[in-house]
Amino acid sequence: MAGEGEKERVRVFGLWASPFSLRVEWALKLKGVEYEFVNEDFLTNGKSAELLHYNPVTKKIPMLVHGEKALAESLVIVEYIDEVWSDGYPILPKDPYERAQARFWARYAEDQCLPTTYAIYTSPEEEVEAATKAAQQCLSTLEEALKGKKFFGGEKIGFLDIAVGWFPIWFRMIEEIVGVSLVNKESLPLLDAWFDRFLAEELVKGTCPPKEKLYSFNRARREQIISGKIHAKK
Ligand SMILES: N[C@@H](CCC(=O)N[C@@H](CS)C(=O)NCC(=O)O)C(=O)O
Repeated sequence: MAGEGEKERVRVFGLWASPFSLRVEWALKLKGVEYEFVNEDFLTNGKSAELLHYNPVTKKIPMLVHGEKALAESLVIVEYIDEVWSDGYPILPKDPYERAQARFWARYAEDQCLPTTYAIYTSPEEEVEAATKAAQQCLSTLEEALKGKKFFGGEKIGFLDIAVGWFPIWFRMIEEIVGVSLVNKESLPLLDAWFDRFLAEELVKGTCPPKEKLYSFNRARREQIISGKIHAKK
């Protein structure tokens, strides 16, 4: 229901290199909600007092601060945005079964596809092929949710597109820096075509992190992980 909450100040505490921050920004942009982006550069500056104040539990970004109400966990935040600005662009399907399905696949992608794909990025060369095959297997199951559709949400971007929208950006980066082909016309044709469609959306084009910066940051990070200088967090 439209209410006072819609008029309150909206801030997103995020990080330029975070796929999870993008989910929150995409949801707000689809709704046409104005917000301030606070770049929480904890990689160089440590965590700010404000982040620790608003999110003492996980201490992670992204965080949505709406008025004085603070929320963590990107997909929880996306659902909150959909409910508060309910008159705007619909993110979750209206039908309860379709809504549950969108949540199910988002959970599947997060719990299964994220770690298997991240393993390609953190694997030494001799393990990359096996890691790629495992990720492809997981992603081919996710393709079920795309069958007969333009977007996971149907004709338009929906909750699941937002949940996995970082795949095209980050997977293309992993492919280049690791030297592997993960999603292509042969291995995952539906996902490959969706990558192109999703990346062509104005919403996405206007929010992608700068390519060179993202690639060089992750190239250096992968080298540090492989050489054991830093621990690969999941
Ligand atoms: N499941 C969380 C993941 C958030 C997350 O992992 N954020 C990372 C940055 S991409 C973070 O804040 N890391 C800091 C830390 O782990 O202390 C979400 O979807 O919001």
